[in-house]
Amino acid sequence: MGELEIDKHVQYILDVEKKRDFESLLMEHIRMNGAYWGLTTLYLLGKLEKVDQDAVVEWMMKCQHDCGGFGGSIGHDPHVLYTLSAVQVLVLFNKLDMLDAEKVSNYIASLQNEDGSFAGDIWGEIDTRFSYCAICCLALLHRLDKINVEKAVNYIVSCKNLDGGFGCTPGGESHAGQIFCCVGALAITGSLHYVDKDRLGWWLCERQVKSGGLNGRPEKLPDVCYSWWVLSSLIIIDRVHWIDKDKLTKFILNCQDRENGGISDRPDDAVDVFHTYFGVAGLSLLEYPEVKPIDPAYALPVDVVNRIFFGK
Ligand code: GRG
Ligand code: ZN
Repeated sequence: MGELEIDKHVQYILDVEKKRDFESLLMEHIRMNGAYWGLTTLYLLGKLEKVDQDAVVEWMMKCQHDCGGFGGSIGHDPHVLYTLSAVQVLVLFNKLDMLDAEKVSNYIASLQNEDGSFAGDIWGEIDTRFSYCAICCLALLHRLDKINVEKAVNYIVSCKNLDGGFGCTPGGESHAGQIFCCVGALAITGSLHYVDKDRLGWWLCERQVKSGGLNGRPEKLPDVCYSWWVLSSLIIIDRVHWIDKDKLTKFILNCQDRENGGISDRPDDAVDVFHTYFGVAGLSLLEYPEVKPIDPAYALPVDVVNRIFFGK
């Protein structure tokens, strides 16, 4: 199995930012998400100081629009997905004061619909992913009072299925990614009593396959990113002891590129920043040594979350 190649992964993340290769071209429209994945990985590995924070913040502020929302890159349309990543990065840097929090939260509040659901942007697509982004972002800005939390929670509960899981919209198939969003948002709003913990815990622990990896739905292949989506949900509902943690740790370590750094979705596939982040974050949830602990609901390091909410 072997160890986590911390130095190689740090170098891989730092290089992705510098390189202008095919991967960075494909990432251009979601660069703001990429910044959050890469920078949170560096933080968890204790290497955030390797980054020029002022340069990152300067670039990020160029991605903000007059409405308060952020785009995925400079000149790209605003969306709640990128707005959450921008806020998370500023929280990571302890630079939230760079933001007009009132303006950003008004933008997010403008995306809530009458039934409590959230649109991702002005085009109106609805998804429980956007409910999570809105709720997490407003909580970090201490502005949850800007929305109707009760309606937001009721909408999420209306996306709950008989198997205990959650989907994108009411009646949508349960998927581990959506489950993280719904369970995370319910945790942040103190509404976990709506979750059927045993039923959902059963569905989630069934995601572990023979190789030790986790899949996102029945009959699908395992993928390192589900180490985050599934494990964070299991931890929030207090059922993480229902999976084999050692086998999952081995699966993630087997997905490393030991030569050039980075982590892939499955052993021997090509690495990317997304799976590098979720691999390291998954190991953090598994309490792997030398990786800082991460909060399963806010998807930010525990000490950063403590600073935001308890001023510690
Ligand atoms: C702050 C961590 C964090 C997240 C922000 C964007 C978001 C909120 C959550 C996304 C949740 C989600 C839907 C994740 C799933 C991503 C994924 C691997 C989708 C692939 O789905 P399929 O059906 O693949 O193409 P499978 O694995 O089912 O074959
Ligand atoms: Zn994946």
